[in-house]
Parts: sequence; structure tokens; C-alpha cells
Amino acid sequence: MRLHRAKLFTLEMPLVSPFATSFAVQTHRQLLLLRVETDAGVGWGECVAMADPLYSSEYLASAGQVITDFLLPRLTGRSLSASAVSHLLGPVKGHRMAKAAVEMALLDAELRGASMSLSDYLGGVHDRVPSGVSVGIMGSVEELLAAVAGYLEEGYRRIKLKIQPGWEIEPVRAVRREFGDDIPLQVDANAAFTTADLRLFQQLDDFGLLLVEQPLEDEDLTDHAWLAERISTPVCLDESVVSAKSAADAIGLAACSVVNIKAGRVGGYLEARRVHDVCAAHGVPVWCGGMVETGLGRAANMALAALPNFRLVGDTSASDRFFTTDIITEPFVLQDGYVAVPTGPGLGVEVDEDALAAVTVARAEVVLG
Ligand code: OSB
Ligand code: MG
Repeated sequence: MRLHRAKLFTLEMPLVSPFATSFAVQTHRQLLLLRVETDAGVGWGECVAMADPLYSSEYLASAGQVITDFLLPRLTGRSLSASAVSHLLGPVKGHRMAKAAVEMALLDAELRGASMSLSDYLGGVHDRVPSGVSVGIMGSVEELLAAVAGYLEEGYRRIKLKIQPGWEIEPVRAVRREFGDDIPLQVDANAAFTTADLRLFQQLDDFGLLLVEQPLEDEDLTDHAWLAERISTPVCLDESVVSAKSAADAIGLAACSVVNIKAGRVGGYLEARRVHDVCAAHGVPVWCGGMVETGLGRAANMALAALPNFRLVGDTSASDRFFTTDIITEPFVLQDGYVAVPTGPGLGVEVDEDALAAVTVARAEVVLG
């Protein structure tokens, strides 16, 4: 396959309601799409970097620049396959979300050309995946309970509460009291706590949570191991796991017993599969995280989540969890608490050009050397 043209789209999509985490309150999702034209056909990639470097060091503008100035030049004027992309981009340090978007676009193009779905290519074994929902930090417990009630009503099969200092025990207790001990419940701290908060995590042990996600800072694997030894709730890592190697290290250090896999965070869907494989080899279950993706990223996430070691319910929610109007022609819908894994070639979804145009705030043709 040869890369002929590439275009970057900057989108600004309004969220159905503000999404608050320990690091930011989002009312809009700003993101970057990459459209490539190759001799195998067209492909779409989605870059999950956020507008500001608050979840990780990458941010939207940096990703656009890295893709334009450093990543695409390494792929231009040569014959390539999507499986070679991460190797070709290897000399560029970091910028995994930018790399993941490039690889995703080329994978989509290559697989469309070969009439193969991403799920089949990755080794998916399910035709639908159970759907969980990530619930942001709210202004009050009443608001939170109303939101959770709505998601349970819709059929979501697992609830994840975002937590931060001052919003941890109380929301969890309230949700347990209101909806009982049987609803699958977990929390995500986005690295907002320290080892000084041990007592708090020990209190959370009383609520039968499935897991606590990224309680401590990204780079503190030994602190996570220290915490994991002192609490009964399984520790799951998100931000800390940036590659299959770092997943192996985290597991070796006993820093976690569950891993959240996000392709953007680890540099692409192929590295995400390697994270999956490493975890499977160690008997560590994984689940598919989310980054408030459009239907394109969501399509790829569903394909990934169809792999066998995705044994826990992921943040694989339907399109309308975040967006009134998605940019694909057939948005993802919740059916009996599941979302279908696309079966068509490549990502298996089509861009709705009008919907895309309506949320596009900038467009740039990348000049390929
Ligand atoms: O930490 O999992 C996270 C959203 C943006 C950035 C980080 C995270 C999240 C979520 C998942 O919680 C949201 C989703 O369902 O896409
Ligand atoms: Mg997380």
C-alpha cells in the first residue's frame, strides 16, 4: 500500500451533558481525525488526544503537528503495510496517540481494500460486547443518582464512577444504597490520589467494587503495588500502561491485577492487542477503555473489545452516551446492554459527511513530501 494523500480534520462536538473528571470539566469534545487516501482505498483514523495535556502529555495541537511534521513523512513515498507502521514510527519518541491515529487510518484503508473487518483482523471472538458507562463527577449526590438511574434504565451493564479527593466515599455509598450491592460498580481516580490516602481506599473496600482504576500517579508503579497489597479491591491501571512492555512490568511488580486498554494510550490497535496478549498470558483480565470517541474510534474499540481476554465490561458505551449526533451514518446503539461489533470491511462504519462537516472547525491537507 502507498500513501497518496492525507487530511486532518479538527472537530468540536458538543457533549449531551458536561463530563467532569478529576482533571477537567468537558462540555465539548475537541478532537482530530485523519483521512488517508492510499492505493488500497480511503481510511479514517481518530486521535484521542484531548485539547489540553491533562489526561496525558499529548494534546490536540501537538498531535496534529507531530502527525504532519514527523509521522507522515516517515510513511511517504514507500510501500507499506499497516502492521509495519509502528516500527516505521518507532524512532519518534512518545506521541502514542498521534501514532495510533496514523496506524488506525492505514489499517482501515488496508482492511477495506482486503474486505476484512478489523475485528477479524485482530482476532475478535464476539459479535457484540457488553456496554459499561463512565459517569462523571457531579455537583451533587442527587444529580449523580439521577444520572446512574438513567443509565441503568437504558440497560448499561456496569457503572464506573469518576472520583477525586472529596468525591469518593459519599458517591459510592449513595449509589450502593440506592441501587443495591448487585450492580457492577467501579471507580476511576485518574491519578488524583497519593499513598497518603490509603485509609480512604481501605474504606472503599467495604463497597464491593469491581476495581479501582488508576488511583495514583501515572509513573508510580511501586506505589500502586504498595497500595494493592493493602486493599482488597483490585487495582486496575489506565494511565500507567503505555505499552505491552509497561503492562508486563506493572504485572511483574504486582502494581495491578486488571488492565484498562486504550489503543491511543499505547500507540495503536496492534500494540493494544499485544497488551491484551501479555495480560492474557499472565491471567490478568482486561477491559476496553474509552476517550470520548466519535463513532470511528468507537467502531475500532468494539473490534478490540471482541478479543477473548476482554473479560470485564468496558467503557464501550453507545454513541448517544456523549453525542446527540455522531459523525457516522449508523451510530452505535445499546441493545439489551450490548453494542454490536461492526462486521464490514475496515472499521465497518461510514462517515456521515454532512454530520462531519457540521462539527468540523478546521481542515488541513497534509503536504506529503
Ligand atoms: O480515564 O478512562 C478515563 C474519558 C476521557 C479521558 C479519560 C478517561 C475517560 C473515561 C471514559 O472515563 C469515557 C468514555 O466512555 O469514553
Ligand atoms: Mg481511566
